[in-house]
Formats: sequence, C-alpha cells, structure tokens
Amino acid sequence: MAKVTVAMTADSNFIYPLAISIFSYSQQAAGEIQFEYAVPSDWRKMLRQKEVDEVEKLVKSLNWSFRLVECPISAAELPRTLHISPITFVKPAYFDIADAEKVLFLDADTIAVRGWEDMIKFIDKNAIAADSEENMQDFELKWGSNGQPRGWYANAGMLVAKPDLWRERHENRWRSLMNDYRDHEFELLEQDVMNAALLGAVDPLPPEYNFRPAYGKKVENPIVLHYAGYWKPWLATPGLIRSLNPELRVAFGAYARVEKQFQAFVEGQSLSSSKIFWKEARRSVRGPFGLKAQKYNLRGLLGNIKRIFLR
Ligand SMILES: [Mn+2]
Repeated sequence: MAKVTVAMTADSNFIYPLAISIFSYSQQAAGEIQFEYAVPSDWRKMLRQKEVDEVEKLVKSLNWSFRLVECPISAAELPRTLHISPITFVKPAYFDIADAEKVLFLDADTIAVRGWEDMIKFIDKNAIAADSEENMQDFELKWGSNGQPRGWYANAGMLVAKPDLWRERHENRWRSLMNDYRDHEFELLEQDVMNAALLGAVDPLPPEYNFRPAYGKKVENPIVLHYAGYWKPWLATPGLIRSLNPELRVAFGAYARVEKQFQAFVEGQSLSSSKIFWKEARRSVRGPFGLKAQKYNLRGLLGNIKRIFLR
C-alpha cells in the first residue's frame, strides 16, 4: 500500500489524548505513514514548542514521518464554545493547502482497535468521505435544499479528503461561512461550517471507522472508537464511569488498555528521555484528585442541561 498521509491536531489541553490516539493508530497500522500536525499560523498561542517537539519525537519513534503544517487560519480569531477546543477549525484550512492527493484527518478523541489504513479507499466522487450523523434534522432543514432527503449531515471526526477537489468546490464557501459563524448560529465548530459548505456532497464512510459509543448507530465490530460528546475517557472519574451506558463502559475500557500500552512504550528504550514529559501530561488531565476532570464533567453536565432546555 502507498504511503498514507494522516493529519491530526491538538492544543496544549489535548496533547495527552493526541499521544494516546497516535499510539493506538501506530499499533494497528502496517504500512508507511506520513503524519502531519496541522496547526493555525499563530499556534504558539495555544501550543508550546516543547509539546510539538515531544509529539514529533513520539511520531518518529513509531517509525512514522513527521511534519508540522502551519495552516492559513488564525487561532486568535476563532469562535469559542463550551467544551471543544477551537483548534479543530484547522481541519478545513489544512485541506486548503494539503499537497497529497488523498489525506485522512482524524480527531484526537479517537483510538484505533483494528487495522484502519484502508479507510482511504472510501473517497470517490466527492471532496470528503465521512460517516453520517443522526438526529441533525434541524440543521438539515435549515441548510438543505427542498426535497433533499434527510441524513446528509456528516460527523467530522474521521475524514478522508481529496484536497484538490476541496479547494475547487468548497474553499471559498467555507471561508465565507466561517466569517459569519455567529450569525449562522453554528454550534459544532468546524463540523457545522464544513457541513454547511458540503451540503451533503459527501462519500459514505462505513460506520466501523467512526463508532461513537456515546450516541448514535450501533456498530458490531468497530475499527475506530470515537469519544465524541462530553464524556472523554482521559477525564473520567470512577463515579462517572459507573454512570456510563454499557457501550461507553466497554469503549472506556479499551482506552485504558491503550493507555497502559502507551505507558509501557514510553518506559522503553526509544522514548526514555520523554518519560517525564508524558507522565506530567497524563497527570495534568488525570490529576491527583481529578480536579480538572470534575470541573470538565460539571461543565459538560451544565452544557447538557442547557441543550435540553434549548430544544
Ligand atoms: Mn471528536
């Protein structure tokens, strides 16, 4: 198989889950991977040089190539929401400049549990391939054309893209939508903007490549677990885990196993100088009292309550 280009992004808050995610993908990959760390032009506002260096070291120690890609978008101008980092807006900006014929863009709140590289074959006539999202009728009604069948809204967590087609068909539109983000009442960051630009012109990606255990379609034998939604396994507290639905509890267990393997890898020869860095990165999210997790989960709860009342 030809070299596969994989782009991901993360700010300081997401460095630890990014590492876990990269590590999981490396454990389930057989071929050559070109890894691209996609960041805004002014990334130093949300990410430290040291953190980028450590991700580069990790990627290279997994025998992948590494490139930092500064994308034409400014972090300082991005709209903020309650719980998601605005750094994810680099996704469409990355497609504006990516030079490979086909690329993958993977969320950092995902892990691979089986071989995933053949995901690239699902791009066909459109600029983007993605799994569809259920229960987005309001958005689809507002943006879709008359008579367009429902179910075209895509989840942006696991994407295959043809950057040249993207540039040709969607670049101008997503930029203008982005400029009026608040006026359009978008909520889900780049995912809403990209859907309003694509309007359903998306090739289907089998749901196995983007199983979201917190909600949505059931998948028998998933390839990628996507911790979409408020509950993130790296911020889990024991109390929270007890309250999870069965699918999520299984998925959180899978995450904990990857974390263990990652820890063992960091303890090993190739990454011994980074041991302390990754230990600290873990502590900053797991924390001795899980304070950060408690605060995060409280915010998530408030967000959910707000959502229910806004319906
Ligand atoms: Mn996600």
